[in-house]
Amino acid sequence: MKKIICLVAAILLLATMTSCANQPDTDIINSSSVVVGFSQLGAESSWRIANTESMEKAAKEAGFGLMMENANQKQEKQIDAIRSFIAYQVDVIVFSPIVESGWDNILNEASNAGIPVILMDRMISNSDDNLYTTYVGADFYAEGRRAGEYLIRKADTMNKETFNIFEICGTVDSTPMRERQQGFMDAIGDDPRFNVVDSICGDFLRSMGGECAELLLEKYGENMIDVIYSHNDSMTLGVLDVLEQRGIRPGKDIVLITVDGEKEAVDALKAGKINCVVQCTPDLGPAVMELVRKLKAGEQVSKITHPEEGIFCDFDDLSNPAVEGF
Ligand code: GYE
Repeated sequence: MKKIICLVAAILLLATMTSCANQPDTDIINSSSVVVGFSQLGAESSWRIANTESMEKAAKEAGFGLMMENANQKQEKQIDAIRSFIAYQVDVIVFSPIVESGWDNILNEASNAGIPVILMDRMISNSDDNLYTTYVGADFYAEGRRAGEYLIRKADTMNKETFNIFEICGTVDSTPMRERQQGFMDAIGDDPRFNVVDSICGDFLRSMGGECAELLLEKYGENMIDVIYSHNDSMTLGVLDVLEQRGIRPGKDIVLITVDGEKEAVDALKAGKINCVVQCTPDLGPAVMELVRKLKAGEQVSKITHPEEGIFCDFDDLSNPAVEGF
């Protein structure tokens, strides 16, 4: 019976929800007995697009129906989507919270409806751990630390006493922004060679990364910039475009450290234009669907699952086929 209700609900939902033409958010409903409501936060980066594909593929392979809504970077749209999933009694809600705060009410509604919630990729501020069932995503603090540890190692090989560092941040109040910043700062913290001069927000977008680079060059001049640490590849690629347009050699005149590991960034690392790529896997779909399976089977799940990640950098043998982007 529940299966029929879900299917009818899903069809109604498809008919009533507006989806964005420029998103890869094909809503997939199949005749599965398990329906997952998935609120994706947007399509701001290659990472996000790969993550959406991973979810779609894994749901299909698991034989689960996936009702997906893409929120186009708007928290209100995520809240609306989750509310619809509750109304239609999906089996499990999965969502990637664009920011950490502001979810208490909607998650209480899910909890009251008895629907388990899997946080995928990003966290919420942990006022109440009971508001979600489990989290699967990267350890962003460890990523930030890896970025800082790489810089220490790089600086040791350079004949320079001080390094002016500029940070280009992801979306303010998002988990990767906060923790990639904190981990990096903690890693370089005690080293007197490092001076973090400025930190500006590029919202994880390539276009904004370019604008940030222009702003920094205008404000400080290229000679003052030794290092740019950017919270994702999309912004870094925007920076790279601007530097090259101005005849500045990225990876040589300025050390570039980035996070994600998309193909274009790893290729730029191989070409000597980026110095370090901290990996962050978007392929979270299989782990999410395994958690859905366990929850439906009434099995225990751990509160947190982190994938294993490392870095690629200019100290590595970059001809190794394992050095590859997504
Ligand atoms: O690094 C960035 C994306 O939350 C891990 O969001 C994700 C981040 C990823 O837009 O490219």
